Amino acid sequence: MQKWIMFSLFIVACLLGTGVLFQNISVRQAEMAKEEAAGPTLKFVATNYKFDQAEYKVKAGEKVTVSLLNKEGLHAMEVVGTSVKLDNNTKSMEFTFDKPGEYEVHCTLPCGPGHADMKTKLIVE
Ligand SMILES: [Cu+2]
Repeated sequence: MQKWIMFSLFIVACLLGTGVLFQNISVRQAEMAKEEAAGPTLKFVATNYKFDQAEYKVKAGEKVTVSLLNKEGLHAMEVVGTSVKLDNNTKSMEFTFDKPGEYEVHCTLPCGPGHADMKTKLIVE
């Protein structure tokens, strides 16, 4: 009788163990899939009155997550000639730059004395 109870407990423990193991694996797989789906990022960090890089590069035809981070001041931006427009309400979006070339990126929010010169370049290659 006791043997039978021990055996049942053993089986239950095994099932629980396997369940937890599979759960962990599927959680990890979901995380990995999410990272893969997120793909490359194009991050603009804005301060008064410039972007953090003189030029940014992306590959043509590749889906990227474009994001804007206002590190100092309040800025918005657009990539001229595309539908990429970001501000504090829409801080990131996914976009595929199809045509190789050089695109102007500038601030679209009157942010202060340096606003007119707040520009940078995006190179799609
Ligand atoms: Cu501005």
